[in-house]
Amino acid sequence: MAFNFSNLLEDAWLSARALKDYGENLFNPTIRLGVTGLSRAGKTVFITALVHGLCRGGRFPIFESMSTGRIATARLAPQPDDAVPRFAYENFLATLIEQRQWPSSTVDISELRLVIDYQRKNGSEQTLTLDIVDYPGEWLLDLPLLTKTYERWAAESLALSRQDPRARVAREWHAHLATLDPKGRENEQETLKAARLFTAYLRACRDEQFAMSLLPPGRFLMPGNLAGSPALTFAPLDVPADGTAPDGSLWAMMRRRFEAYKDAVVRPFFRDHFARLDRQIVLADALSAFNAGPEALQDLEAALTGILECFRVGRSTLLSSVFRPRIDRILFAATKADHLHHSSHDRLEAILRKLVEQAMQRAEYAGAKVDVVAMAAVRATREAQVQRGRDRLPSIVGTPIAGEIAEGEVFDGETEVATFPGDLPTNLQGLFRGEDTFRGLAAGSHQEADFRFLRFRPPRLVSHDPEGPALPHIRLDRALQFLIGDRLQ
Ligand SMILES: Nc1nc2c(ncn2[C@@H]2O[C@H](COP(=O)(O)OP(=O)(O)O)[C@@H](O)[C@H]2O)c(=O)[nH]1
Ligand SMILES: [Mg+2]
Repeated sequence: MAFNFSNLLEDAWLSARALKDYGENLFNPTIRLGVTGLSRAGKTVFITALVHGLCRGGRFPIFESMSTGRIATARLAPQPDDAVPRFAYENFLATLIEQRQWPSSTVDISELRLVIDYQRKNGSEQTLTLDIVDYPGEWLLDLPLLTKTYERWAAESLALSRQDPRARVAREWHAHLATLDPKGRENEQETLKAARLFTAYLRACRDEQFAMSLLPPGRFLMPGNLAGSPALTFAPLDVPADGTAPDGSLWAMMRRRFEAYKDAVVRPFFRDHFARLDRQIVLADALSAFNAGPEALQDLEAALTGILECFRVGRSTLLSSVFRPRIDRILFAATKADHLHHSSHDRLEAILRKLVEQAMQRAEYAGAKVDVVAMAAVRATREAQVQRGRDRLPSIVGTPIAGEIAEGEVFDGETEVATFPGDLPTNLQGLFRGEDTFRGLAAGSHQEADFRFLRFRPPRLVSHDPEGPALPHIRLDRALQFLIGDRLQ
């Protein structure tokens, strides 16, 4: 990043804010917990379950401060940042519990403040404020753009889009690209069309069938409140990496907007939100990636590497000292483990651990403390043994969402079924190379190898407790213990 006066002013302003945050923290201990992950990874469900569990008192044996009764109350409080949307906790909870439906998708940053009154181990009363910040993981993957020129980004994006399986869904965009003359006059309509086709390509890559993870620029799929603005209306052109764009050309226009994207979108996010986080959980739908095959898994690993780059401390080339997060703990979590029998939970965790370790090596990562967990924030299934011929098979039981199909049967959203989740393979390298496939999550059918696993409705809850039912989960308490347990001693 070039040194200039406006950077200097920004640095001074940021230092002042950091000092203010620090001062407030002295009198009123606060943790800013970032919750991120790619779209559909499970952020909304995770935060809803976590807040419900803290406020209502969940079954959290491993979350020590709660299981030993030291937490007196946890309650919601007005959030600190006026310009950030509030996480719509009450709506999400009602959807989950009363309608037994998953909350609808969110595309923007949001925030929620929780105040926890607890007793310290030495007996004194204390308060911890927990600010939870939900933001799309796609935005983190934009960090490397800050040091890239338009030309380099375009060349890299094009090269990636020419590899399978991406190439298959890039055809329409590539066909349009071939009609464009980068040195011709700038043209808003062609630019709009290029941006639209490029976005459609990114969206198709993310599709369940491919489950690709590495899709910058992040706002193209997760525009937040910027949808349709010029800073989001550009696309790669086939231009030389070291060329210069003629004035007034299509190329110059794309380049200008790419720069606007970096200045108006990427930098403010890292400065105003990312740099202020203390703890971070990164959710990943690893099961979908396994299901989609080796390319998706390699892509997920590349995305994890990209995310870890953001958390590296002292890397002045990418993050100036004030952009740097002060994060000291990062948890990588494989979500939706309730699609597996518990005998596979440890294996899922082991696979994620290997993926993260590979990513840590690749990012030459040294920084915050890192851990991994396989979990389900809301457990939609229970376990049973089912007789099949002479075998008793470990199976999971749940209510498939209306419209889900398995073995020719269309589910009505009310009927429960038992399914046999496949065993997770133990050999990660095999998975990566596509030798060891994992397509076993389909409902007992091994012929229809390609289809994704069944989606279940949230669980039916019955409780006579006046506070209402607790939500069942898998290892949510372990996640909490790692993320905030040490601050509740
Ligand atoms: N079975 C199960 N499904 C989950 C869980 N968490 C998320 N999901 C599924 O994943 C989808 C996306 O979750 P959501 O929290 O909206 O993801 P976000 O885009 O990261 O906020 C949901 O609609 C559910 O279908 C979980 O703990 N168990
Ligand atoms: Mg969400």
